[in-house]
Amino acid sequence: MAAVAPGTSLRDGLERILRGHTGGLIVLGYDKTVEEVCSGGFALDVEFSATRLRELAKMDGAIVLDSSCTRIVRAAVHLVPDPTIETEESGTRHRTAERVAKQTGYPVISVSQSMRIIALYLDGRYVLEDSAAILSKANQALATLERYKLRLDEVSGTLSALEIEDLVTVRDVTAVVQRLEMVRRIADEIDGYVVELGTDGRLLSLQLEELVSGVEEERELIVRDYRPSERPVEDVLAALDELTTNDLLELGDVARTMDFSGADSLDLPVSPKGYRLLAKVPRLPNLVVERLVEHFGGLQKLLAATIDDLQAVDGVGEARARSVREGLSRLAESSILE
Ligand code: 3AT
Ligand code: 3AT
Ligand code: MN
Repeated sequence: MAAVAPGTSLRDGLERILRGHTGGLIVLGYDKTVEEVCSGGFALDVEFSATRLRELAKMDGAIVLDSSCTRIVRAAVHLVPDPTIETEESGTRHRTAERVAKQTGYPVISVSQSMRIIALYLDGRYVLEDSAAILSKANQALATLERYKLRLDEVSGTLSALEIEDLVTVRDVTAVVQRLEMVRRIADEIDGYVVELGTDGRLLSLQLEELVSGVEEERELIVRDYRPSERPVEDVLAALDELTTNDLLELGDVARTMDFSGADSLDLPVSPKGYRLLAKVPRLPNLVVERLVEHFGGLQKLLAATIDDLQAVDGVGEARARSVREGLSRLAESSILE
């Protein structure tokens, strides 16, 4: 998709063919298998350019590029793919495109003269839409993402406040995990649009980055904070990833995926180890966080620790102890104010 995204010279060439009303059939790769389905035409082996592509498309037959799409290898080629390969297309150009893609494993593009459509064949048929159409879908998704992110910030703030007061239940934890997953999934969808849009997607990509920054980290921290079993963090994260959209809507299913078991597990009180809140303390190296958690064993003990207590931890001098103490106090104050 990235190779034919707007802003690439291949896409430029395809748009030119579309505007010139000539149609085209282009194979994006050349090896033995491709050579075997090629008949006639002529060898070129010249550097690729959008204008060359458009001129060559005025002739009948197919154009063959190398797999990096930087050279035009052959033109005016008659493609003769295996006729037994299934195809649902009807026009000879599109039937040929689908068959050649299936037979060679290289993407094949057809520019339809009659329907004014650029389609890419590989595992299936994929119509290349113009940027305006993709952008309108992407903006809709972005609006959804913004709403999801707001909700995530809400539940995440609530969780922090409950953590400070030691009033967390599994329900509060899974609510944040659920929201994190929802944000990630819509962000993935937008990521796909960014690839399709090429240079037209730059702004979208910036907005996306800003909205999802820190989401992956928070997801990991929360699992490390509350993991009730010895199952590796990566396994739990992968299991959450596999939840279907429907399962994700059930907090009970999310809780079970995180290894909280039992009939009314959602109402079980739980306490965090402290990873997530310690990550909000500025300039604290991971190793020190690890040692602090190991030493105190939980957030409540960390919150109760004096500067002297903190200094008992390996790698924590007076200055660092002070900044941890201040950082945690500031978090405690701000989350009570909310
Ligand atoms: P003209 O002199 O332009 O008519 P041509 O040899 O340039 O003939 P094209 O490649 O432009 O032919 O193909 C024109 C149409 O001929 C496209 C398709 O509808 C039909 N055609 C070509 N090959 C086949 C085929 N193997 N089976 C069915 N129809 C075919
Ligand atoms: P349009 O949607 O009309 O562009 P089509 O599937 O109706 O596509 P046609 O049968 O009209 O296709 O053929 C149009 C051109 O496609 C003719 C020829 O230049 C090219 N073409 C068709 N089959 C082959 C092939 N096997 N190899 C190379 N070029 C082909
Ligand atoms: Mn036709």
